[in-house]
Amino acid sequence: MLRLFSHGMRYTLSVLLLSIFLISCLDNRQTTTEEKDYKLWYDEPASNWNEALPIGNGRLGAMVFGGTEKDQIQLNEETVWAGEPGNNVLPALKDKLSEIRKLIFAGKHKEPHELAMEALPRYAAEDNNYGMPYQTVGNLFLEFPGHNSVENYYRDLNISDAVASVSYELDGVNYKREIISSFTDNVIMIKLSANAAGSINLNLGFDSPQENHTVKSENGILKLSGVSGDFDSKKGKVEFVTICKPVLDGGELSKIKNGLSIKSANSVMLYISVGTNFKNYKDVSGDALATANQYLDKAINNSFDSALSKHTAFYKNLFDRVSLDLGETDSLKKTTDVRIEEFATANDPQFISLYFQFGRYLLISSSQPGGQPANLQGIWNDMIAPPWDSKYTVNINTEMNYWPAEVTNLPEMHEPLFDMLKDLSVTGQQTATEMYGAGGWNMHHNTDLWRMTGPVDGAFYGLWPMGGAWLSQHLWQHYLYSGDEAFLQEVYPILKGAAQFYVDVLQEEPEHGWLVVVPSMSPENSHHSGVSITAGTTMDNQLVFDVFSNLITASNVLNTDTDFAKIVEQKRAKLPPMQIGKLSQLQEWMYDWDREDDKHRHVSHLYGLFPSNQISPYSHPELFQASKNSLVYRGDESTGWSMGWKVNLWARLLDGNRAFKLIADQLSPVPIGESSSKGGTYPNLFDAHPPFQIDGNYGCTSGIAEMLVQSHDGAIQILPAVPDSWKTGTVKGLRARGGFDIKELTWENGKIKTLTIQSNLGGKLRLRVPHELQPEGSFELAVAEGDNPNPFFQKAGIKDPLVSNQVNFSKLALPQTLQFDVETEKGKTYSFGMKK
Ligand code: FUC
Repeated sequence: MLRLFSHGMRYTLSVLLLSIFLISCLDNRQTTTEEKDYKLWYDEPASNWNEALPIGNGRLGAMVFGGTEKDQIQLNEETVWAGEPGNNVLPALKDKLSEIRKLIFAGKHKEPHELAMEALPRYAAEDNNYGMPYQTVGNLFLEFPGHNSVENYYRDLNISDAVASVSYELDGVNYKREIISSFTDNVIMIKLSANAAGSINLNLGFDSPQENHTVKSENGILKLSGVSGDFDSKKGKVEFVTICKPVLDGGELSKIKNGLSIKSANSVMLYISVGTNFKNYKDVSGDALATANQYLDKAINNSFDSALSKHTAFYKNLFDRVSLDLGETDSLKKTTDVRIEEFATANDPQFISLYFQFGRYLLISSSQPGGQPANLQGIWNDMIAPPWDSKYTVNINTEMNYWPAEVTNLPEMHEPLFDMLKDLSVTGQQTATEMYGAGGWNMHHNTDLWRMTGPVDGAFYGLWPMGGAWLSQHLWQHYLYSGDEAFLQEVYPILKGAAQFYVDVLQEEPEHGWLVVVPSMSPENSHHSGVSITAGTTMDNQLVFDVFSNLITASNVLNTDTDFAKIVEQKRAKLPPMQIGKLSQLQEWMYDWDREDDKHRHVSHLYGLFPSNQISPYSHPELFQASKNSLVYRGDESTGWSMGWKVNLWARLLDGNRAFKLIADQLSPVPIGESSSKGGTYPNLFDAHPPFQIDGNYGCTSGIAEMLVQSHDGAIQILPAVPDSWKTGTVKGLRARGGFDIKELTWENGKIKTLTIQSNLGGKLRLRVPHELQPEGSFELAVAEGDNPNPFFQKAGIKDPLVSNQVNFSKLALPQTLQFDVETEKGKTYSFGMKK
């Protein structure tokens, strides 16, 4: 199979021909105000995949087009990936390492790059692979002969209860379809109903772009079976079986060529079950048919109403933990595509809460415990060779997917990533040993269902041995939010293996004697024409600092491995400091190579600002200012995920108005099917890199949370970056580090009206707030002094930066804040108002 591209772009669009009717929209569902707020809705069917609406239960995904004469339900199952078990190690690197390092330290660029390219060619060798693509199962088609001149067409995705629906009127009959990917029954269910008896007539059919597939209709079911594709050196070995079983109330079911026909039914239920033979990353010995049947047999005993109420209750238990109200305007009455078109000029604050909640909806729908983590497209992909293989890119994208998990109160959704890390810490031992002669584990910038850890795309993109360093931060963050020591104990070997790798590979650079990773890069950015690889990039130094610091603290908390922790501490002391260069910028590289006009989408050196906590305006104002300058040089407009990152970065820079500007950039419409370098949002609210890439959705959701509450810098900071336009608001249910839940926060004109915090672990609650607070209840609120002793609020003990003598900073103006402490008891809730 031909690999379409790695860094180019091509995507096939599934096109559905349909008639478009300009009809006033009418929602014939009874809704509460709140439900109505959380809907994506349209008055036309989707004519394109980026207009279709995503549903998912973590494992099973579908895109619902809502056509009238012909509806398309595009199907995904999270384990349908091309290829078979196996890694992609490139051991040829090991023998060249010392020469590459020597050349880099001698100040050469092209020569070490060319040498590295010999070991890491741009395309996979015949006997190797560059990671496998995630693939679609195929499509279910529902054909409704004669349904072409309908009226009152309406379709929506209600993210308050995870249900998609389509409705319209034809010849005086109201037709309706409701579609769920059930969390509780593990099948997709479609209920077709009408308000006149015997009026449902349709034909059902499957198709699939998979080369190896068959469709059969037998015994009242429709079956699509297939095997995933061959790619690079790999044979496609994931078998899948999809069964569609209709259950009729009235009417008749009959077989037609490659399909089923339903005539004159009162209502119909379609149960769609998918099974695969995938057991784990090294085992595909499961039985796809038996699995599909097992889910189906269980689900079929449920009526739609009982299945729906179980599904919704499960979903709401997660979704309803957080709410955000920034106010509503009449824009709410407009269809979602129009709201995107108008966002830049309209006053539509509710659209921000919808987008924020849509990110949470997508995470719940694409990442359930026990399953696979959300990939570049979550679980939604209609292709065989999707952009960047729709796999896991870990030099930003996979991490970004999980930024909202802890803070927006969905920590269970983080679990598939932790499970993947367990696997990678095993497969990554091979890359550590065979490519670097090191212990521990490592990976490069991509992985897939088979947990490959070798480099892809040649030296320029792929020679970045830091994937494990970044991904393992997620384990640490989960611990910081939950304080769960049993979890820390369980994942300690992964943290230790990540640290061990850097203990073994760090090299002393000749000028200062700093310990650095070499060869590596500042992801995907060139410092000299066509060359990315170098030594000791700022991001690498920050990542290794975090890997080492996590290990040292974990060994202390768990009272284990003291000798190893000492070695790590000695190494940490020799890491390079951050450097501020001649443009008054945070240097991206160890040498002052930054360019004022560099608009690269990656802002890797700002990892220390977000998601890490190494850059604080209070501890290191000069680094804070330098980071701001770097971000200003990079500019705002970029790919979708880059803008999502920048929302978080501007929030950390305590600039709410600029963060809001980035949200508006991210919410700008992107034309379907046209190539454009500017990111934004498709009509279905999916993030456009372009093309569709889900990380921007998740990144922006996390950024909105960061604008309201932060907890990385020695205190819980309330309203750190609220834009002037968010005059009043209420947010409920965000989480902060140290086991604190922000039960409720309301504000007016930048002032806290009410604040209620639950302490789940006890310990000191330090609040950083814009003004004095009035405690409500009998507890003491003291003015804070010194560093916060709460261990979950430890500051990053970084070195003082090296500052170029050409630096010229303007005076730093920070929003005024005060700090207060409360000694909290585990399980208790503390409320505050504004001091009058
Ligand atoms: C990284 C980015 C690209 C894209 C890809 C999936 O390589 O540089 O922009 O997001 O991942």
